[in-house]
Amino acid sequence: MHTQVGIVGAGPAGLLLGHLLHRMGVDSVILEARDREHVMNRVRAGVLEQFTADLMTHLGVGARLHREGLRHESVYLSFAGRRHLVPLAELTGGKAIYVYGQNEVVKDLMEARISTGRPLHYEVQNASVHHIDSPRPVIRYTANGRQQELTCDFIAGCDGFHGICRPALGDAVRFYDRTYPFGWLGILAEAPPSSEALVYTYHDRGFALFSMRSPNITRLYFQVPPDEDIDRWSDDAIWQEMLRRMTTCDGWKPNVGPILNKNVTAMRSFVTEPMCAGRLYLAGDAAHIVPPTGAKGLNLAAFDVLHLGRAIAAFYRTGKTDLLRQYSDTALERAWKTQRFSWWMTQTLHRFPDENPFDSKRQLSDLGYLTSSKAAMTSLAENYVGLPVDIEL
Ligand code: RFL
Ligand code: PHB
Repeated sequence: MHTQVGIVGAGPAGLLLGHLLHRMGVDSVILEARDREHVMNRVRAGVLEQFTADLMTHLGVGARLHREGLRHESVYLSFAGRRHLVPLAELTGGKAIYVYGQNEVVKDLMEARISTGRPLHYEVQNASVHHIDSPRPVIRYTANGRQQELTCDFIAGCDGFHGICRPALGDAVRFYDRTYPFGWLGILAEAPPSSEALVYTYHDRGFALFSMRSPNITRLYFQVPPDEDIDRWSDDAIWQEMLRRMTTCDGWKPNVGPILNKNVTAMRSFVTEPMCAGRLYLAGDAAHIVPPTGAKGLNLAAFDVLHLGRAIAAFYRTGKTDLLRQYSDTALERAWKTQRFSWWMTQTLHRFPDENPFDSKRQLSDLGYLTSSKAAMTSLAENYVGLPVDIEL
């Protein structure tokens, strides 16, 4: 079997790349290790930048996002018992964020892929990549118990942080990383959201975040130790801690309801440089991880994919490789700006085990400055809604 682009991984990055390439007349095969239901039902991201929503619209996969997604023009920062509104749209010339679950994005992209009739194989085992320095790199894998070989012009490693593509880049790459001394305990609850905007809370007991998925479903998180055992937390204990951290002096608090899903996620920052070797190109979490505090991982994956898809299509159209050669630098420039923002949000809003009273005073002062200075708030807003991107294909 041969294809122009072999894509490893059918998360948001792999599916979006496949669709973008399809729109530009380039064929691809997508190989995914897990089964379809698992990929579709994974509860992860919830916030799309304006650019990601615009890109989905531009690619013809934004109809349900515009029907069912929630457009938010502001966000709250809460500390010392008070919520402070950050008017995102007002500060950024009308840009907003969209609350739309990652699983919904994946569902829309899966359907789009199926309607193109192009190959998307689930439950592929033992994928490995070979000959990346040759013009005909190869992906070997097992499907239905049979060994398969797919030759490609290019391979896109969209297989997330634990995938097999990043290790295949070889020795010329360098990694930069930081782990954090905390994780997030996250729940989905059957309860109507009690606030029209997300609420990021700094509290003595640690960070907490109020978000949502729909008019009936609330999504909440709070900071816990990184190795926290979720089984230690009864539903009652989770609600008690959520309410303790989130309730403000004016009596605002999240609505309580049955917990539908709960888990603990560790947090890290991670960057691979460069994001390619030979004809193997990484995109999304395979190349970089950000802590979720800035709500950026999926959006960064969309940025990578836009630039990789554009570069590959330009190669087939003109035979030129300049965009492919620039891909890693272009992607890394945004990745580092996003790392900076996500790190800053994380260190401003969380309690650190080794901090002293100076640090918490400084954090509170940082938040006080942020919510009283239009300049500081504008900087937060322009990063949160996403720095400008040209989405023309
Ligand atoms: P994914 O989603 O991990 O998909 C990779 C896919 O590759 C498959 N795979 C393989 N397939 C074949 N062979 C192999 N050997 C394979 N190894 C792996 C996997 O099964 C999987 O299907 O990476 P991708 O596509 O790069 O997408 C990245 C996003 O998933 C991630 O950045 C976001 O979820 C991050 N994130 C958020 N991002 C946002 O933009 N906004 C948010 O609000 C936001 N909130 C979050 C988040 C991540 C969170 N967690 C769970 C870390 C909230 C949380 C709690
Ligand atoms: C979410 O709704 O899951 C969400 C929102 C904001 C974040 C992270 C996750 O920063």
